[in-house]
This record gives sequence, C-alpha cells and structure tokens, in this order.
Amino acid sequence: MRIKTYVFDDLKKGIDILKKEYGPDTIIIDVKENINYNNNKICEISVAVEDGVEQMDFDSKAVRRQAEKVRDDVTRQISEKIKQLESDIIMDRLKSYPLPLRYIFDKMVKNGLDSRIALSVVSEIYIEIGELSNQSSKASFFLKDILEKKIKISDLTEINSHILILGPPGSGKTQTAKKLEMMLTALGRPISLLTYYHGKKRDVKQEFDGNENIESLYGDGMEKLCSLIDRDERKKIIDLPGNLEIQKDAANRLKDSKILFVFSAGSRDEKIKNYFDLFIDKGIGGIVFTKLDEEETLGHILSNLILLEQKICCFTTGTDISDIIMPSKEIFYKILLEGNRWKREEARL
Ligand SMILES: Nc1nc2c(ncn2[C@@H]2O[C@H](COP(=O)(O)OP(=O)(O)OP(=O)(O)O)[C@@H](O)[C@H]2O)c(=O)[nH]1
Ligand SMILES: [Mg+2]
Repeated sequence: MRIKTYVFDDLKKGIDILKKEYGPDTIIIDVKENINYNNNKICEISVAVEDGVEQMDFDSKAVRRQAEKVRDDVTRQISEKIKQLESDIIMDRLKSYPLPLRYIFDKMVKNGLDSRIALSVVSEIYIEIGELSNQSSKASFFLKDILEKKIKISDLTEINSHILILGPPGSGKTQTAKKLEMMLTALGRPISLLTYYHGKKRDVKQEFDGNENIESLYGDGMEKLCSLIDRDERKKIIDLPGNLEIQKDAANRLKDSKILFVFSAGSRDEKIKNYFDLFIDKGIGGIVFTKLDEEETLGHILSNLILLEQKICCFTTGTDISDIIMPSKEIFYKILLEGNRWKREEARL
C-alpha cells in the first residue's frame, strides 16, 4: 500500500477524479482544504493506493493536468509577487533620495534601462555627492561620470590585429564592416575589408562602389579565406555570413583576431547572451549595436552592455555610410535622459 497526494483547486472535483481514477472504494487518507497559495485556495487529497494498481491512461492524464495547472498558477503568482515586492523595495529606497535623482531614475527606466541598474546608478551618484544631488546640474554631471565607469568603450584604433565580424544573420554585419573600413581608413588606420559571402550571390561591385580596399569571396571555403587573409601584412576586417558554423570555424582558426559582435538594437537579451556564451573563450574586442533608428527606446542595449560587462565599439543609426556614431558618456546620457533621437519618423508609433 502506498500513499499518494494530489493537489486540486476544488475538493469535490478532486474526489470525483480520484474515485474515477482508483475506483469507488478508494480510501481517502487525508484532506487538507483551503490551503492559501497567494489568494488562491487549493486543497490536497491523499489516497491509499494498492501496490501494483495501474492507473487508466485517460484519468491519470486528467489528474496530472489538474495538478500541473494548479502548480503553474501558483508559480506564476509567486513570480508576480516577487516582481511586485522588488518594485516596492526599489520605490521605497527611492523615496529617500533627492528629487533630481528620482527624476533621473524615472527617465532612465522610461527609456528602457533595467530598473535594478537604474537604482544602482542613482545610488552611486548619491554615495558620491550626497545632498549635493539636490542640485540637478550636479546630479546630471555625476550621472555622466557613473555611466562612463559602468559602460566600457572599445577604441577600434587601438586594435592591432585582424577584426572578425560575427553576429546573427541580417544584423548589419556587412554594412557595419563597410562603415568601419571607411572610418578607420579616414582616421589614418588603413585596413581592408574581406567579405565572405555564403549563399545567394550579390552584385558586390555595385554595392561597394568600386572601393579597392574591399574584396569579397563567395562560399569558397575557409582555406581560401585564410589564404587571402595571410596574403599580405595588411590588417583586415573579416566580414562573415550569418551562418553560425562558419563563424565558429573562423573564430577557431583565426585565434589572433579580435571578435566584434554586431547585434541589431532589437535583438533579444537571451540571443545576445547565447552568442557570448559560444565565443566567450575567444578574444572579444567589443560590440556594435545597429539599427538604433528602428527602436522605440534604447536603454536596454546599455543594460546589456553593463550586465555582460562588454565594451561598446559603435552604434549605427541607418543605412547610409555616415550613419555611425561613436560611444561616449554624452551619448549614453542622451540615450537615457533624452530618449531615442535617432528613431526614423516611419518607425515612430
Ligand atoms: N535601418 C537600418 N538598417 C540597417 C542598419 N545597418 C544595416 N541595415 C540594413 O540591414 C540589412 C542587413 O544588413 P547586412 O549588412 O547585409 O546584414 P548582415 O548581418 O551582413 O547579413 P548576413 O550577412 O546575411 O548575415 C540591410 O538591408 C541593411 O541596409 C542600420 O543601422 N539601420
Ligand atoms: Mg553580410
């Protein structure tokens, strides 16, 4: 004889299901009613089950479904409660801060920054300057300083190796690689661009306006790519297709290169995290966030940079070759306090 305990949201319904399951003579050992799970009343019914009694498939499914539903509801309610509790704690802590800091917090959260990070930013300002943060100008000044401390910037002109461009399909890798080649060459750091296409053939000549620093190869394999890279001493930006296997292969072969991840500003947080987990042991040079013009708010990309502890290399704000901006504390400040000033009119809600 074994004792089995089941959970239901209704006692009568539960007993009916169990009687159907184990037969009308089932011995009910114990009943606990009105168990309070976050405003939901549930009950537990324990029954004695003969060893070797097999349950009917249909009924056992109904019992399991019922129990799972109650568990799902309870889990959802608990996680909602925890979120609410966290938000209450944050609001409670904020009450003790001067008004300009509360204003900064609200703005940052409204513009997409994670509320825990926003709280840590304003508390650091408060630790730094205390009651001086009652003056808005002082609070803003120190906000920029804290953002500069929290968000690291990658200076591409300091990278003295090849740059490997990785990231999900269509994130803007090729377009960004072109922009970086132009920008670095203009800054007196000549670099050539090697674009490795895979799949559909494109009219590269027309796309690249005959730029001699730009070369491309189609699906010729990694050997060919490596031989082109080693052909001369010149540093290269190596732009890969979105195919993850090709990207992994290239990162394994080109160990001396620095990886630059290109993600569109709309990429999901888990997608970004998964990419990092795959390449974490390779040399990561930084991140580029593209398509800022397609998003409503941009605070979430700064949250990602802080949580991943990765350096930001640049942002792109459109398809034109000049639509690239270099990160700085002023830009971070604008993103968080002024909103998305690069948003395209057509993309506005
Ligand atoms: N609105 C907007 N579009 C962009 C931006 N950067 C790139 N694009 C567009 O995004 C699309 C994809 O860009 P690509 O550079 O081809 O992307 P990719 O990552 O190289 O794509 P695959 O090589 O196929 O993986 C193109 O239509 C680009 O013009 C940007 O900052 N803003
Ligand atoms: Mg591409």
